[in-house]
Amino acid sequence: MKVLVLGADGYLGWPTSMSFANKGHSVVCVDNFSKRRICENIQVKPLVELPTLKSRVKLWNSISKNKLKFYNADITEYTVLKKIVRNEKPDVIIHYAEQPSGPYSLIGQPEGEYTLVNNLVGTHNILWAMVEEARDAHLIKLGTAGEYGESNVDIPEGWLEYTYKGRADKRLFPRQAGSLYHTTKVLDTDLIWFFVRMFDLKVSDIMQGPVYGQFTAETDQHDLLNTAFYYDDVFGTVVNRFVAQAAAGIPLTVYGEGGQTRGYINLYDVMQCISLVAQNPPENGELSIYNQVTETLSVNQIAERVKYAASELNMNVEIQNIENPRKEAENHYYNMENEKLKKLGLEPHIMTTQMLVRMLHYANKYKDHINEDLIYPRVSWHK
Ligand code: USQ
Repeated sequence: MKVLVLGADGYLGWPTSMSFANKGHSVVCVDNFSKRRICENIQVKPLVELPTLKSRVKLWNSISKNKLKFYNADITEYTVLKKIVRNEKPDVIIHYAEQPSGPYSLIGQPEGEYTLVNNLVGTHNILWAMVEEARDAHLIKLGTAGEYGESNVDIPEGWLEYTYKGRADKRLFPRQAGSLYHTTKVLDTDLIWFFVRMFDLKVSDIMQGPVYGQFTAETDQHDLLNTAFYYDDVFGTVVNRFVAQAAAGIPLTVYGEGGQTRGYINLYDVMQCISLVAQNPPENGELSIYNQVTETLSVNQIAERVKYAASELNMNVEIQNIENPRKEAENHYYNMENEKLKKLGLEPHIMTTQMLVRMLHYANKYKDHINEDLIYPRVSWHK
């Protein structure tokens, strides 16, 4: 397949590009480095400095049979995106090119506006480029499990079949997000469903939980092929943050009571899932929604697991409940159905001690890079 990866410089985009290339597909990477610019502006750095995408592509191309091609392009510029789609004629478009942080989206008005414009205009442009240039391409769009919010009933995979006053219907399951960023994903889903209905596009929308981990089959081939490991309060996801905090000897920052429960997924399994989704496209006019999570855990459970794994390395880790900067339920029901990907063949790698120990080894190796000023939350939902 010809695969266009939008947002190829990111935490998921880079390993996804290598993973598809390794499977023999022809991969075209697109990025405009907006995340790198944001990180510079808010003075955030990943644990290990990230080589440029150009140098990573060059390295990959020197050791792999299947070469990557790369465009430095901003998908919010429609004519640029349309030209890439016309020239490359992709079979699959994987859309990761969004501002991915809840805290960033709530710093203030400019960051909120940027998140809305970047995410929604980008998605809208992709949908138009498909209508005009690639009607039969399969769009795999990265949504988020956070679109559903903390639902007090079980969460189905995208759709709700219901009856009301004796009549039956099927609609998108109600969404209620907990940050402005997560809200852009809800709006994306509405946009996508509109375009699928109107123009017979085929789209898979991925409701993915917080990702953790650092390694894939391809990153294991060379240190410089690693993906970014963020541990800061804006871009770091909770498991990666706790691992870095453990390495730095900082008490794990459980926000509030720590009963916040989410579906998590390891980076290895993201690679498996996206590949399975790509191999199983929906029909034209169909929106296929997946709940891409492998394990449901509370923040307290994650903290305990990291603490236990650290004890295997004779590291003494403390857990600290700090004031929650977010507005979110801290004790709630959470049950997200996630059978579709397993039926397609997903074999989950769950958050074992062994997995966390490997992450801890990595964080320990670079613990001198950890900047403590980036650990405690600086962005509050309580304005
Ligand atoms: N949390 C803590 N302590 C910390 C950091 C986070 O207790 O030091 C808590 C948060 O309050 C939240 C949970 O851990 O309840 C998860 O937070 P997170 O920062 O790992 O994840 P989140 O902000 O939800 O966003 C991340 C990614 C986002 C993706 C989303 C999937 O940044 O791109 O869409 O995970 S989901 O959470 O399912 O919406």
